[in-house]
Amino acid sequence: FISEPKTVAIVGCPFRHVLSPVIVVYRTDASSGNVLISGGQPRVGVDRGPIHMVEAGLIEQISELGWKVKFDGHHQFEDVNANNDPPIGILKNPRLVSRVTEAVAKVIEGHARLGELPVTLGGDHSLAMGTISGTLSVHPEACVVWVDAHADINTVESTDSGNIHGMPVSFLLGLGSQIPEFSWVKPILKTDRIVYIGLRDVDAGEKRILRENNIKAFSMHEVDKYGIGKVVEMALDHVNPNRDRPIHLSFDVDALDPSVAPSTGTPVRGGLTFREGHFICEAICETGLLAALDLMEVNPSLADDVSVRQTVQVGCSLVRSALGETLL
Ligand code: Z70
Ligand code: MN
Ligand code: MN
Ligand code: MN
Repeated sequence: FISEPKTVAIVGCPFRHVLSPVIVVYRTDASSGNVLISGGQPRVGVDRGPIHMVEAGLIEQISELGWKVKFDGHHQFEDVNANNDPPIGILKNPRLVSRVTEAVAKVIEGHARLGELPVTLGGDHSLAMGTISGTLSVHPEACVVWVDAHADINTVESTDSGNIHGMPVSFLLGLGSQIPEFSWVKPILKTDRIVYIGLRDVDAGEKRILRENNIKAFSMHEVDKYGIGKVVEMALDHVNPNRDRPIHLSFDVDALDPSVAPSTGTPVRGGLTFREGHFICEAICETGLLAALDLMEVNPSLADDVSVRQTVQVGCSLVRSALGETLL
């Protein structure tokens, strides 16, 4: 394992299997007076988040940190046909998500085999099924640090929404019933090789899954209690006690407080401060073990220009911190 790859490969994944917030139209039935809900049907679409981050100068910024940067353009998933993709159970767009994430897994695997550090810009967090599969196929001993407001660990049985971006971790761990359409996803992640930081919007079913599988999680409560420095140290002690395993950092921008990163699909108040988010990236960079980075859920389709610019800038600066930008 090359602990400090010289080349960063930017993997732009402008993919979103759910466009959120879902637009819900309320109207009243004239005869009964009952409130009817129409619309609300999530749609598949492209996601400009990754494109905005590259347009904001991310490639140049990473080059200035001393990396060689490879960028082959944003990946196109339009050829993946979503028209004949009825739900499986309540899972939305299952074949589309499976095909896109499988393609992403191959891309990440290819970069990792060349000793490059893949940086994936998303796009919704279902993509991490692909990125983490790709990393673990090359570095089976790697661990995952998942920074998020959400645990994204619903199973086929526990999901209420059917949104697969709330499920990638359970697929990687092999939890819940298996669906043939996702048979390419191997349960290559072990429950003691993932740790969470920043959780605060976890479904009841997910809390049970975390508990029953002894999965380590540092919620915002622990961040408040111990401080981010201690939390990162404890998190790494859990998944990487000897500091010898490659680290895949999967950072959902909604881990940050909405005042810091407003332009995301599911903002949840009470999140990480600007500095806490950056500290996590800096501390993981300092280990010299970063093998792959995901920066997900930057979603410019939702907000006003100021919020979008702010969120895109924060996304870029988190990536820079993970890749060695220091304050002094
Ligand atoms: C909820 C679900 C979620 C965002 C994932 C929400 C999950 N637990 N939200 N990513 N932004 O639908 O499973
Ligand atoms: Mn997420
Ligand atoms: Mn999230
Ligand atoms: Mn998501």
